[in-house]
Amino acid sequence: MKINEMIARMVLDSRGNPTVECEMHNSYTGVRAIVPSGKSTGKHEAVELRDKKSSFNGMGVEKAVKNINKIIKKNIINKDWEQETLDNFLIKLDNTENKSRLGANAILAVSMAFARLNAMSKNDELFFYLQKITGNKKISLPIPFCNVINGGVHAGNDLMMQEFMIVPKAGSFKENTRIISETYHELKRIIRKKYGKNAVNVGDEGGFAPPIETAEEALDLLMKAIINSKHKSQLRIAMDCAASDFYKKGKYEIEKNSYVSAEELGNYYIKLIKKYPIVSIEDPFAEDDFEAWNKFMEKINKRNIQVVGDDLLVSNKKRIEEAAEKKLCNGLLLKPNQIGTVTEAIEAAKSAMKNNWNVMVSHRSGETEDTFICDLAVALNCKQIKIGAPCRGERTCKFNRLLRIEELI
Ligand code: 2PG
Ligand code: MG
Repeated sequence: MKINEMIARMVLDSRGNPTVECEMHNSYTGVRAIVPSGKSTGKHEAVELRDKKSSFNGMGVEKAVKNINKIIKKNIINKDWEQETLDNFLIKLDNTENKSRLGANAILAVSMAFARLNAMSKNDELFFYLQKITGNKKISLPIPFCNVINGGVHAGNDLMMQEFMIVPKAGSFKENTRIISETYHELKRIIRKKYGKNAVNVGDEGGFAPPIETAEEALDLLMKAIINSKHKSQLRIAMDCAASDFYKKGKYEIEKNSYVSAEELGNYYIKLIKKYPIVSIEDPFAEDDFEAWNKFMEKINKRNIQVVGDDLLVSNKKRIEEAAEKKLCNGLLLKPNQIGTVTEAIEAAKSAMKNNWNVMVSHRSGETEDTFICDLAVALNCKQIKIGAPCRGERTCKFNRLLRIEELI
C-alpha cells in the first residue's frame, strides 16, 4: 500500500504530557495513531525521544515529531509497503539498537498509523488486518486485567507495589465488564467509608489510591469489595509489583523504610498467594535480578501461577528468549511502545507463545484515546489485556472498543 500524505503532531497524553500523533492518508482514506507513554519504564525499553528543553518540563516531543515530518516522511511516501517491509525499513533508517535516533515514539506512531490505514483501505477492521499479519487462525476477546488499586509511581500514596487488579472469568467481555464495574463501585464505597472522601481520588490508571502502605491492606480491600459485590466465584486477583521501582542497592523496600532480600520477598509473595486468590504476578523482582526470578519460578513451579515479565522483557525478542532459556518467568507483558514497531511487537508475542508462555497485551500509565492495543490483543488471540480501571476516558475507550469488537465477531 502507498502512503500519499502524512503529518505528525504533538498531542497530549492522559497525564497532560506531550506525545506523538501520526496522521496518514492515501487516495482512499485517512487515519491517526497516537503512542502512549510509561512512567515505571524498564531501563531496556526502546528510547522515547524527549526534547529535554525547558518547555513542557523537558517532556516535549518536538524532535520526534520533526523526525517523522522531515526524515521518515520523505523516505516512505509514494512507495509500496507491507507492514513488515515498512517496519523493517524504519528500523534500518533509525539504525540504532534502541531506536534512539528517530525515537521509538516517532517510529511506532508511523507503524501503527500504517496498520490502521491499511486496514481501513481494505474496509477491514484493524483486528482482522492484524490477524492476517500474525497468521493466526483464531481470534478472541481478551480477559481484562483491571487495576483498581494504584500504588508505586502511579499514585500519591505510600503503597510500594504498583497495581492490584481484579480478573473476571465470565463467558463474555460484556459480562466481565459488568462484574468489574460493579466491584469497582463497591470498592469505592468501602474506601470512602474507611478512609473518607479524599481517599477515592484515582491514580494514573483510574484505580483508587487510598492511604495504605502494605500489599495486604490493598488485598483485603479487594477481597471485601469482591465478596460484597457477590462476585467471589467470578473474580481472581493479579498484581503488578513493578519491583524495579523499589529495588535499592540489592534490597527491596516493600514498605516505607522496610527492606527485604530477594528471597524474603519471594517468600512474602508465596504467603500472599496462599492467602488470596492471586493468579498472576508481574515484575515481582527487579529487571536485571535474574537470580531472584529464577529461584522464585523454581519455588512456585507447582502452583499454576502466572509470572509476567514487563520491565524484565521490555517486549524485546532477545530478552524474551534469554528469559525463556534461563527460566525467569512464564508470561510476557506486551507493550508495543517498549519495542517500537507493530511487526516487532507481534514477533515478541510469537516468541513468547513458542515458549508456551501466556501473553498479556498492555496499556501504559500515560494513555490516550487510541485503542490500537485492543485490536492487537484480539488479533493475537492471547486472551489477556491490561487496560486499567473502568474509569477515565483513556481507559474506558479500551473497554468500549472491546465491547464493540465483541458484537462484531
Ligand atoms: C506497567 C505499566 C502499565 P507504565 O508497569 O505495567 O500498567 O505502567 O506504563 O508506567 O510502565
Ligand atoms: Mg508492569
